[in-house]
Amino acid sequence: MINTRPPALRLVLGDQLSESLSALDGADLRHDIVLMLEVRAEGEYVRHHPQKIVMILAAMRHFASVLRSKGYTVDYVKLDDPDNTGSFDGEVRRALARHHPAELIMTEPGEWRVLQMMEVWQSLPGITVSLREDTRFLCSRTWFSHWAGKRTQWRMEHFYREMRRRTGWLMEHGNPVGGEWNYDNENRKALPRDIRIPPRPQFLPDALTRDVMALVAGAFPDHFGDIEPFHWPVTREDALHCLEDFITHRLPLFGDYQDAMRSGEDSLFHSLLSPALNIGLLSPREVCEAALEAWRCGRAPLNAVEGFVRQILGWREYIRGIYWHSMPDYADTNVLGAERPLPAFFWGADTPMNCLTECIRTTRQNAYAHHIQRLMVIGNFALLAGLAPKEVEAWYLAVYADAFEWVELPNTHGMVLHADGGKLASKPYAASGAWIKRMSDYCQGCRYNPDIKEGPDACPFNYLYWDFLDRHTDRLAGNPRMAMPYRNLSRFSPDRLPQIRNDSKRFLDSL
Ligand code: FAD
Ligand code: DLZ
Ligand code: SF4
Repeated sequence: MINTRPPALRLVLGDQLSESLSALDGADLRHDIVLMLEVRAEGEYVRHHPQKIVMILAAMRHFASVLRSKGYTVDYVKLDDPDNTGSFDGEVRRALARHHPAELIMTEPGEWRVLQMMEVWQSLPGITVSLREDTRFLCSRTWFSHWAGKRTQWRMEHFYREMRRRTGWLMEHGNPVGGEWNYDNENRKALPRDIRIPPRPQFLPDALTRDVMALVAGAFPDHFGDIEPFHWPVTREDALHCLEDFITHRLPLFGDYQDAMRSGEDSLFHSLLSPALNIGLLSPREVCEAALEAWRCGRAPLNAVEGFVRQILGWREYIRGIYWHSMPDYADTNVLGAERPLPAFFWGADTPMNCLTECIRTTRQNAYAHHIQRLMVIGNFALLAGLAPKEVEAWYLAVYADAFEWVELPNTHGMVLHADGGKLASKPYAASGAWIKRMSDYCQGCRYNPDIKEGPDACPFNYLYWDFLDRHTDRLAGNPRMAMPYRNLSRFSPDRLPQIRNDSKRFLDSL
């Protein structure tokens, strides 16, 4: 008997490339159609790094072919299709006209602006529209809102402990394994000079990916960032290989050198897994379980495994929870009144500050910088120099392969810029040049001197740090976690503060 039931259209976005995606749950392979859309607007709403666009489009094309091989019908619209309207909205409407589905089934997106589009589609006449929960996280939005709603102050550490109890990971008899929740005091070592740093795994682009590279080079020719060499995993197999490579070669020392930086060494002992996690090629559960298994088998120590699991079970989930619990108002606060435009060196112009040159270089070459580079060099500079949050956020969202607003925004707006007034983190991560000198070799190649505090040869982070505290005394001096630096500031000799203000003004005016 011929079945005339109209199909359901199941939308899969570029960061939803998981076979377990809720939008695919219960699919009827005989009738349903999976819709995947390459659209120009998604590459341009911020001017994404070319490697990020290549990674997403190549991973989408590979994922479509996996789905087809499993019997799904996939309607895949390519970027250079002459009828492509260039936006999700235009393409969803065109697909509805093409297929006349009874139902449009979607999974919650990773960005507020896309959710708004989906809410408009929900009121389209003549079709049932289902927006399903994104179940690929370890903590649901509902659970997070329940947790957050019960508290006047949110702190990652409290959330993390709750998540450890819920998952039972690194717990014994209700207590944390080893007696501590957090082993960060073992995780701040400087990198020994002669340490062997494992090379990052390389994934040579196949024919499909090379086609996408040519397409992206032609379609987005003037976006900041190098398109080659391209190393990112674009299939689940490659992503699993990346995970295995990390667990074997880098996890054992991940904790020890988590805060370290070295010129020319762009990933050190970090996992490089965030792009694959964020587009859905890996799940946070399997990544954590692989690390836990390495610890159980004695292949990685507790300080490394706890530190790594905390980044995913703790930070990644906490950040997502805050985003969805606090949007859209979260994005609009600017409690420190920061308004300076982004200096040209963020887009590759020269700067004599060697630490920034190095961190922007790896960003340009790899669409990647590790956490400490993002937080304590680029972010620290943006905070101390009072750069405008919207400009800084658009930059971070554009330049990193792993950047989607749910994860980029709270990290930038809250953790780095303190523009949320301390909702996410109890104090600003401000630091002087001494910190960068201790944790890297950047200062050795710099025109400035991290040991000089004032004057034209002083490291700009040194005077900008005190100038920042001075400018924000009203808001920050009462914070108990800032008591020590404000005590030091109050002991400065009478001529020191005017000198710091002068140096800072001279430097900031020169940007
Ligand atoms: P590893 O150091 O190996 O860490 C393991 C995993 O933990 C990461 O893959 C990531 O999934 C998770 N993780 C670690 N720290 C965080 C964090 N603070 N928030 C969320 N997840 C975390 N991460 C993104 O995935 N996308 C972003 O757009 C992003 N923007 C950031 C912007 C700023 C200003 C800062 C300070 C951090 C940002 N991060 C972002 C967090 C972090 O820097 C990256 O997750 C990490 O550098 C990715 O590299 P990795 O996979 O080698 O990480
Ligand atoms: C980032 C991105 C880019 C550059 N291009 C596409 C695309 O062509 N099609 C697509 O489905 N997704 C793309 N993405 C990812 C989306 O921007 C992302 O899915 C939304 O921001 C929701 O998180
Ligand atoms: Fe950066 Fe200052 Fe060191 Fe130069 S001296 S690399 S500006 S921290």
